[in-house]
Amino acid sequence: MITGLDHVGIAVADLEKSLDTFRRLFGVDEAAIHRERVEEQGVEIASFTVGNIRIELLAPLSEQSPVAKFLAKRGEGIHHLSFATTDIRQDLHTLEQQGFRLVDAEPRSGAHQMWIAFLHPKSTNGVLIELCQPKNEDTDRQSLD
Ligand code: CMX
Repeated sequence: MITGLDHVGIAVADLEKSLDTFRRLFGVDEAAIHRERVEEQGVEIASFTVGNIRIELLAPLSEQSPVAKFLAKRGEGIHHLSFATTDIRQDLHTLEQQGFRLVDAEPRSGAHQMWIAFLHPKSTNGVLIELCQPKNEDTDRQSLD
């Protein structure tokens, strides 16, 4: 079940430069910034929270990264909205049955110790939607089944 918005992903070309912009905009402390390389997704991220919403800046690690393709085609800007779910596998199954086009039939490993999966923007009014669920013993075991 989808329970709410987890984060907003913003594609950027220069992570440090953009981080400086957003840090000044929201008055974010350096110590409150989470940095991570997500090799599987081909991105480097820097994230921080504003109120109870996380903002995730994404920069490509290579030209093959989907974010590099996005930047080349559309420029910097909002890249995806990520929604928290209590059962990512079940939701993917249900959404596929409802006719949504899945990018990921199976959850993949994402930032913040989360399982993530994307729906194709062509089936969601041009918005890239991500589902995410924190990893734990149960979800880790399911992913090995
Ligand atoms: N938001 C909205 N539309 C998008 C989009 C995005 N983020 N990314 C691509 N599109 C659009 C393109 O503009 C294009 O539309 P047109 O055909 O009208 O021009 C269409 O989708 C197809 O795009 P493409 O460049 O040909 O790219 P692909 O079909 O090869 O891939 C997508 C598109 C969404 C399947 C791919 O970008 C993907 O798998 N994304 C999910 C993975 C990802 O983005 N990972 C990084 C984030 C990691 C994280 O959060 O941890």
